[in-house]
Order: sequence, then C-alpha cells, then structure tokens
Amino acid sequence: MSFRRFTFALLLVGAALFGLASASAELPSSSVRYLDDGVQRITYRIGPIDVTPGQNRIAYRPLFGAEKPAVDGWLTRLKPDLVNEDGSVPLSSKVMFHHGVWLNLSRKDATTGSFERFYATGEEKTITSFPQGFGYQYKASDTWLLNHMIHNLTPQPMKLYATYTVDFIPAGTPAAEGMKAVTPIWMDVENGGIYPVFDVFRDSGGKDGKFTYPDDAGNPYPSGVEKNKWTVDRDGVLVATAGHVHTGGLYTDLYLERDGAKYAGPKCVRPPVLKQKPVKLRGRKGEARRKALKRNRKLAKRKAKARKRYQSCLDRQPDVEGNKVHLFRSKAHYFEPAGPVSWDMAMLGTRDDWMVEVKKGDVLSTTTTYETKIASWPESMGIMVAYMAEGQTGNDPYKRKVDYPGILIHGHYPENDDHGGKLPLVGPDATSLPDGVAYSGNPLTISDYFYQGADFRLPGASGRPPVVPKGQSIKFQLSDYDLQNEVWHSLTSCKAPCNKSTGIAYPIADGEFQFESGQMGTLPGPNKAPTVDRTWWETPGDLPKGTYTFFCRVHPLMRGAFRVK
Ligand SMILES: [Cu+2]
Repeated sequence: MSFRRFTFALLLVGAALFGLASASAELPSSSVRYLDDGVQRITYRIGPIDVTPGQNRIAYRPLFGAEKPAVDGWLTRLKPDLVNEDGSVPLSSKVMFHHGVWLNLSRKDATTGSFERFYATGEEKTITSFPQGFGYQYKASDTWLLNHMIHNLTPQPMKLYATYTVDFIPAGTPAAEGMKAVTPIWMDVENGGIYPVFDVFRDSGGKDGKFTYPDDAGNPYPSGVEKNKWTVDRDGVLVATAGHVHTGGLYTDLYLERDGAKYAGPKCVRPPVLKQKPVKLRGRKGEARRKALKRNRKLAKRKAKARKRYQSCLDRQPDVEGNKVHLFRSKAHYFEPAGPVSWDMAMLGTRDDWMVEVKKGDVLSTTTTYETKIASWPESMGIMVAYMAEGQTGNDPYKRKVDYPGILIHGHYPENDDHGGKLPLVGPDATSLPDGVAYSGNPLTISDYFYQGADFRLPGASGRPPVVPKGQSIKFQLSDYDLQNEVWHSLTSCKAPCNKSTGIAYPIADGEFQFESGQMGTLPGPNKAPTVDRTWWETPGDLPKGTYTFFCRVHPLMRGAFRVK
C-alpha cells in the first residue's frame, strides 16, 4: 500500500477519534496577544488528547474549528508545546512530544506529492520563523491534520494538549500587504516513510566518532531511490531551514547540486608580503640595528593587515566541491550536562540573510550526523524542513558563502531539568547479585512495567538475574495485556550496573556488548511503526560469560539483567 493510501486510512481513524474528543473539549482553544505591526500571536490548543499508559504511538487528529485560525492570513512563526490541562509543561522524563507534523490536506507536498507537511516539531521543540515579509499562506477553508507521536514514559495515563503559537497576519490588513508565500520543502534522509528512522550503532562511521547518514550507511536505499534528495521543481529562493535530529545527533546538512555549476566565489590570493622575511638583526649595532627593528615592525604591521584581509576573503568563500555547494549546517546545541545524550537541546536555524537562490533542475540533498563514541542511537532521524519563495532574488550560493553558522532557536527549557543518572538507585548492582533461576526455556513475560523474572528492581530472589549457559538465548515475550493496550517495550543493553535514577539522559544504549530488541509489539493494518511487528525477542546466543544489564527505551524506568555462564 502506498504511503498516501495509508495516510488516508489513518485519517479516517483520526476523524472517528475526533468525534469523541470534541465532546469533552470545553476549555477555550485559543488565546491572542497583539504584537506590533498588526501581528497577532495566537496560541491554539489541540485536545484534550488522552495519552494512555506507556504509549508511544503515532496518531492523527484533524484540526477543526477553534484549533486553527478562523480567517485567511499568513503564518510567520510557529512555536509548539505539549501541556497539561492547567497549561503547565510536563517533564520530558515523563512524557515526550516525539513528533508533531502539521499537514495541510488541501495542498500537495512539494517533495512527495502526498499531503503537504508544512510544519514539524520534535522533542527539541523547534520554533519555525520566516524573515520579515515572508509567510505561510493560510486559507481558513484548508483541512489540517496533526500527525502526533506522544510518548508516555510512565505507567500513568495523562490528559494533554498539543499547543502551537502562531504569529498570524490576517489577510486584507495593512500588515499583509506585499507578503510573500513560502512553500515547505520537506528534506529528510528517509523521506516518504511514515516513520522515517534508521539506527546508528556505537563505533560505526568514521574514526572521528561520527556517523553520517546516508553516506556511512551500508545500503541506505535498497530500492535505488535516494530518499534524501529532491529535484527543485521551480526557480525560487530558500528563505529558512532548521534541522531535526534525535538524541546523539550532532547536526544536519543541506547541499545543492547544479549541472555545470562550479565555484564562482572570490579568488583569494595569498598576499606576497606574507612571504617576506624580517631583516636579520644579528651583527647589526647602533643606528643600523634601530633601522632594522623599525623596518621589521613595519613589515609585521603590513603582514597582519594582509593576513586579515586574506582571511576575510577566505571566510567569504562558498564551500563548493565540484558542482555541489554546502548551504547550511543545522547544529544541535546541547544544554545537557552529560553531552549529546538527551533532549535538553535546541537546533540552530538559518539567519534572515540566508536567502539562497535555487533553480529548477537543481538537486537539494540532506545528510545527518550522529556521535558514535558514547552509545548507539536506535530509531534516529535526520530532517530539514526548508521553506522556499518564488519570484524573489537572493544569494547565488556558488558565488557567495551562505553556510554561516545558524542562530540558536531557543534556550534551555525547564521541563528538561530531570536528567537522571543519579541517586537514588532504582535497584542493586545486578553483576554482584547471586544467580537467579536457571532459564527453563519458557519465555519470560514483560508485564506491569517489569521484566518478570529478570528485573533487578524486584525484591529478593525474584530480582536475581536468570542464568543461561553460554551459547543459549533467553526469550522475552510481551504480555497479552501490553500487546492489546499498545504498551511496547524494548530490551536495550546499557552499561552495568545501569541502576541509577531515571531521567532524560539516563539510561542510554551504552552497554559494553550491544543488543537491541526494537519496540516489541505489533499493530493491526499495514503500518506497524514504531513496533518491530514481533512480540518477542531472544537475547543474542553469542555473548561471552557475564552479567548483562538492559533497560526499556520506551519506559526507561524498567531495568533488567541476565547472566551467561
Ligand atoms: Cu517498556
């Protein structure tokens, strides 16, 4: 089934759910603040969304009525959030807005031809804003759908609202005069998929501890379609972009290729004065020495000036290789004290003077880079939504450097303050516990947020690691209850003892011997993501003797261990 058909099927499901949700939505859905220059800053609240215990599902919700602007106009900035009923923001260690993709079903997506994805956010809560005079043109009659993936890391149900704050300029007002429309250009290393993820393994990629997708991946596109590329379908100017990565992600890059194009930037000639040597002082005395010193001082001054001029020329050179030019690197800035391991981060977006001219037939491409020294990063993403305007002039990227460092989109958010990795411990050090039961061959069940029979948080003998002979596996099985209630779990290796407090930066997939079950579970219908469409998993049979600790990536409070003897 094509992506388009499944999106449509899911839309129907979403519409059915909406029927239930609208009946209980009694609180006002929006609030407005009037900014200067005729701009209204409006916060729309989408919900309530019933978040089930432990959920990590992809769902769809049509936006009607008061959940989107009532009149035609222009969106010039969008800022997302996920809030409780009282407006407070829940801790990211409890619930995460894995993604929110705002779809306009009344328009076609520029890169896939399916429904238009015009705005997106992940846990980093990226704010999209356009340079003065540019906006996303909004028609009140357009049909919108929110694709959301809300990840409840806890066993508690929640009632939440997705919010988005827009800077809105109503059509027909003086502020709307001369506004130029932008088209979203969804660039994605796995574009077109409903869950565009790939795995990053520790120690993969380069010796520098970095892995770039797709470049460093073995066979990223088995179908032959390079999903990270898009052929520009009209002349235009790219006005803004920012990247999206998951934890472990360092940056996304955007490139342009044009047939026959080549470097046309400033030619920086190394000034000859830099080669001049100072006068030798040895043997010079008195007046001669003073003169020589003076000459040398003058030369040093001239050299410094020339060097500065030369450097400033180099700094303005576009980064071109053959016919491929680098347009922007969106870096992830981690506030997280433990480094690039949590969602306590923000991306860098383009400056307002970025303005890159592109021509019909050019090929845009994106890549993303992850760190690979600390841990593995399963289910990673690399997305760069760019926005393009037609009929404008901008910078020729082959002539002028455009890939200047970006601007940090937002500061540290307090909901990310629960880092974990501290006391109190959630359980004992399983490596020093006595042997648990010898594994019988019957699968161990995962239920009630415990790895039953292998969870070192359980008291006494029941918390001891089950033992299996070297060369054999232990099978883990999702309980029927969890399967039916879409509570999916993983077994992900983490560095022993893996018993520190749970938070956004702990645990991570940093086990000495790496293993990863994926999200055990399945779904009816053609789309199984994010599950691996399997309700069980077996530990690797090739592990050396030892005690292995693991956790659940979906519910990191869950910790377990087993022993190979
Ligand atoms: Cu779990």
